[in-house]
Amino acid sequence: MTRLIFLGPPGAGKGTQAHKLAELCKIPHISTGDILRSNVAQKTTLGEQAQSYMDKGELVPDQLILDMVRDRLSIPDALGGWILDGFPRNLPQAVFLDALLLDIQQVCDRAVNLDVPDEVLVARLLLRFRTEGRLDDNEETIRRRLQVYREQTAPLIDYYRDRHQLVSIEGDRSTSEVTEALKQVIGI
Ligand code: B4P
Repeated sequence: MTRLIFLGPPGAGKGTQAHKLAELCKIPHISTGDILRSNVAQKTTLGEQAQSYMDKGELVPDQLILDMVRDRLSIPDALGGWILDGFPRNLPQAVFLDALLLDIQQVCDRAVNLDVPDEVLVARLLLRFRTEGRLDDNEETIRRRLQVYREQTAPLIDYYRDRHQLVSIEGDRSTSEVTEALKQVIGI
């Protein structure tokens, strides 16, 4: 059974790699960013509350995220494993996840950190803006997302390292090379 957390800055390849691995392992790829974007597209109350934060590159408030994750992990397809992509993103979310997993008697195997230099991240996201038009992929918002990552998410690297769950992967390589490295980590 595979249960993984994907850490890493915006543009590091979390979504890209989580999608591929989830397909290979036949487990759900749970991306909080994708769930939020789908709520924004469908104009739900959650989407309306989240959109202004996402547009500015800020984290969406925890109270909107935590129920969303609890609900998603309670869907039966998640009983056989999962990849959490983009969650947790700050210390309170990590503490919440620990308590939730204890409650549902599950254990996360590894927290995977994808390491990529800032200039490569910015270039990838600007390219995605040109190809996909994602509104938070403009340069000003990308810089803010990187700052938020450094302040709020990067401390989770030490959090999972201290618990011997962290694996760091060099992400500044082709997508298939990164996938191969990840497959080795989880032994498939
Ligand atoms: P996310 O959807 O998580 O967006 P992201 O960090 O940019 O990562 P993403 O997965 O999309 O991109 P990837 O690195 O795969 O979050 C968006 C927003 O939602 C956040 O800013 C926040 O507001 C909110 N949010 C989400 N989760 C939250 C939470 N838990 N708490 C609070 N708020 C939350 O790929 C980027 C690009 O690089 C792609 O175009 C890809 O094709 C390319 N790429 C990937 N790997 C590559 C490689 N090896 N070589 C070349 N290009 C590569």
